[in-house]
Amino acid sequence: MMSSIAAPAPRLASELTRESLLADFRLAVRSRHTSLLGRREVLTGKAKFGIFGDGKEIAQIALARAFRPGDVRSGYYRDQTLMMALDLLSVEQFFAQLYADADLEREPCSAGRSMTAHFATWMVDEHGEFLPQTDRFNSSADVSPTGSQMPRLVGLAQASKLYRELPALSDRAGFSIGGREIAWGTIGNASCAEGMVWESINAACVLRVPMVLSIWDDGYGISVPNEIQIAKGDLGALLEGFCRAPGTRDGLDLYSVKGWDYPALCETYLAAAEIARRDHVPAVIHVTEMTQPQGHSTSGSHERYKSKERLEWEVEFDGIKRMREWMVREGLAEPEQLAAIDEEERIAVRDAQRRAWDAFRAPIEAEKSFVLGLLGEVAAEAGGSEAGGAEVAKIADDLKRQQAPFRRDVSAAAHAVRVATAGRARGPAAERLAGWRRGFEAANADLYGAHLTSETPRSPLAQPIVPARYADDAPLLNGFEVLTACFDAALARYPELVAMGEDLGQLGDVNQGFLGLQAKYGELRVADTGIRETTILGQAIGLAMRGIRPIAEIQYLDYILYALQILSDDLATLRYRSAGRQAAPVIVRTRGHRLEGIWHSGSPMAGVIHLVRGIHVCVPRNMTQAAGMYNLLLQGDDPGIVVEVLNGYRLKERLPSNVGDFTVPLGVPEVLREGGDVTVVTYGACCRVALEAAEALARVGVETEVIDVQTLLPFDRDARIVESLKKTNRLLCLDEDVPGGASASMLQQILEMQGGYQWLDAAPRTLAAEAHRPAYGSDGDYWSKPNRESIFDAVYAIAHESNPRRWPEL
Ligand SMILES: Cc1ncc(C[n+]2csc(CCOP(=O)(O)OP(=O)(O)O)c2C)c(N)n1
Ligand SMILES: [Mg+2]
Repeated sequence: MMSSIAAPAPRLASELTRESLLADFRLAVRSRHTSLLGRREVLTGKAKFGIFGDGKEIAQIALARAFRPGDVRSGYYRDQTLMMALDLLSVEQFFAQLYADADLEREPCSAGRSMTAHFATWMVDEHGEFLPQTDRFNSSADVSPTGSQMPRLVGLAQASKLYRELPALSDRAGFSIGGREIAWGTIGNASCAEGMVWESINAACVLRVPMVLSIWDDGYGISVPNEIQIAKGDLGALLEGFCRAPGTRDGLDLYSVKGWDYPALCETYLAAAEIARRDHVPAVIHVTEMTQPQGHSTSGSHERYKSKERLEWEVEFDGIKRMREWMVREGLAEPEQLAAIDEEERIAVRDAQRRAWDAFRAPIEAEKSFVLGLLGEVAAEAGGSEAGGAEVAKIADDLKRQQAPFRRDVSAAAHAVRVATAGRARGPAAERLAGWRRGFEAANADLYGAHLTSETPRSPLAQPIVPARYADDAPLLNGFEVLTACFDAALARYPELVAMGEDLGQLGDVNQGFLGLQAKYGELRVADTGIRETTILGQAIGLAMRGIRPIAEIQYLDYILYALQILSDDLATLRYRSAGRQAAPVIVRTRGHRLEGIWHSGSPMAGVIHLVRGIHVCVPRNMTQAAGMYNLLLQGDDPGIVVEVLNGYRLKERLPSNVGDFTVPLGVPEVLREGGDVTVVTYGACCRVALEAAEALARVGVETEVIDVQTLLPFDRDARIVESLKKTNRLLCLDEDVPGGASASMLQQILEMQGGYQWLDAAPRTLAAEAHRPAYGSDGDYWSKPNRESIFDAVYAIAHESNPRRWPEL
């Protein structure tokens, strides 16, 4: 299963020899022809969308000269030339992605899942084990939202710092050799109007990490020019405030270089890389005066918004044109020689494109032929028009005449036949067709859907479950102290474990879960961060991709919204968008549910779970359960979020004797109180309130079964809750999210996915918080969130509705 993407041969041509310059020119025109032909492929309808790296070629080749094995890229859709220069992408692979070829070998970046020009290398193998990184060039998997490559970039760079400065990690030669690896970022000029870009640059400077960021400045973001994007219309001017004073380490090095000046580009990249690699000083290389020969993408034409003068300037300052002129001027090549290279590459690119197209089409054409054969048999078997045979023949004919159909067309034809022959006697061929389609659906569900979460032996769902054990004299501690014991054991066990967040280091977090652990394990492993949730997450993602195990703390669940976009777009999609070839087992630690006021009592769990499919979401009811979930997640290779109960840190819990070992399974509810009358399904802080209500209900003869789901994603993997419904026939889903939020999601799981509706004798209900944010103070809480009385009433109403004689109105 090795392809060029898995183990490219490192190219170390940093000297500007004549041969290497000719090779660079060849590569530049190869990439340009790829862009030109790529656009034509879209405009003639063979692909859906195209966005290309034309105009950015020679800067990327210069960058590649400074790239070294172990380095890692976090970039965006203009980087095809960089990827080709590093031997991480062939022209064929580029076209395979353009066509959405779902074969991982032919389209190794994403198996056709990402739209064109979203690049990646394989960083884990099919068993979930990390591949070595230091013997090859690496690229983290691209995302489309502008600027979102930046938070991850900070973490990718920080990993080098940790590998250099933590002696216990000096033996991780697969990830780092002395922390000398650079994380290379690329970004467009207009994307720098995004807030997270500045947050990331600031974080990289504060952390002092080897990040080298290239800004490809072509003056525009689609149609909007720099004057409307950036203060003063000038990124260089804004970045100056970040620059370090000579001789100091605080801040970054800023370089400015023209995108058409090849020797200057090479010189700049080599200089910047040397310093960043050696001294861990971040750098920004502002590459100005870049062009977009074909405009932004295939969705429009830049003639609509660029002036004639600008368009003429872009022709004049095309980097490849300038490189060609420079080589001739310097006597490095004859014009005819360069023209011949250009023509050779044009033909080579066209040949590669055809091979990619044929390879993409072959399996689909085979599927089409197979189904056409079956359709013929079904038509014959069905007989004449009366019997539906003519209709089947027409479906077959339509499919046959389709030029380059997709898999969906083949599947739809088989479906249409099923519909056309409905109610008629079907023969064996019709049944074979139906069976084939079932298999086809399953195979394609896998082809286009696998790897949302880990499917490897290292999945947290596949880890052994070790119950908590208690000594007879188990100490009764504050909840936060149970967590401290858990984190202490984890930090001792895993030298690659680090934790970071606001007030996490010196203070030991605002609720003291890490109390004393910075003093014990050092400032690098238990670290304070700035108030910057997006890049705390980004740090964690980048670190995790390079073999560090981060716990990223978001101080309050209310503030996870700042990080939610990166959680959703980057972390949650990483494994899926790389078809299982990248992973970031990040643990996000936060605390929430009820405490005080509008921004310290939030429980926006539906918002979270609906946006982070691909991440496990744990909602422990106390700190012991939380500890077991941390222990489990640390053994797995998936990301997870743990929402601790904000008002539970000072409640007493018994300390398990195996606090560093025991595990709580994901997706396994726990019955906290048995009862035969009404099932209450809940989680988190509501568990305690529900148990109180259940006590009161018992006094009026309603026996409540209280179930803690423990995790919202995954949800009750073995459908245990429906077993409770079989007994009680009554259901309340309870939480403190908004009405119709996570409570409705639980209801959907129980009624629809588990078939719970069949067992109900009364209308199922949800009880959630009010739609408004929780008001401050004890009374504000009472009339904002479910409480003992409102839970009592909701449960009693369900009981009453189904049996008013037994449970009369109170
Ligand atoms: C968050 C977000 N907003 C909008 C878009 C749509 N979009 C894609 S590219 C782009 C322009 C980016 O311009 P720039 O950063 O200068 O990069 P360039 O394409 O010019 O290289 C926009 C607005 C997006 N992908 N993500
Ligand atoms: Mg731009």
